[in-house]
Amino acid sequence: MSLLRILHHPDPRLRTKAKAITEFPPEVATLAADMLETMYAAPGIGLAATQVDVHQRLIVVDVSENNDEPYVLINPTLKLIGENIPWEEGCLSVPGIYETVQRSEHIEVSAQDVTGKEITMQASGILAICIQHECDHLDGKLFVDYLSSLKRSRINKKLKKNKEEA
Ligand code: K2U
Ligand code: ZN
Repeated sequence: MSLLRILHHPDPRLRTKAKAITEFPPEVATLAADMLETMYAAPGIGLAATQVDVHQRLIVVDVSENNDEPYVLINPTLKLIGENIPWEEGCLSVPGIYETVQRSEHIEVSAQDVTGKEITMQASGILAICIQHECDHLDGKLFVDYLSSLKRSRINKKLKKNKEEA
């Protein structure tokens, strides 16, 4: 398995809309395994293929305590259920920034696994939040896009300063 390089905002490649996966050769499972390894090493609890510059509709998620409950969701579609709740989010592509975003507390997910088999699942709490966050990545959307223009401006200035000082 391999560790993959994670793109950082404002890299324009993070704004790419990912394409549906229509064929399921072994390389798809290899990509998922590399993404899980990269996510655990970050550390993180989710990662979208967009973040590693692969513009295909694949996300990995594992919100378990022991990093032993991974989900690989291909071509995910979401049905948002119930109320929105506030959640302080971070992002491996926007390092050092944490802000509160409103997202649906409960969701139903339809997706495919690495063999192309259909999956349906329900998710609540942090798992629901994380899946919504990752699915946004597949559409080129970042959690900072939900913030006010003033907050986004301040974040962009901070990220630019951090990059200059690195
Ligand atoms: O997409 C990503 O960058 C992965 C995020 C997923 C995430 C964002 C917001 C809320 C929940 C999940 C990273 O895992 S951010 C780092 C992190 C690590 C542990 C717990 C929460 C966030
Ligand atoms: Zn993210």
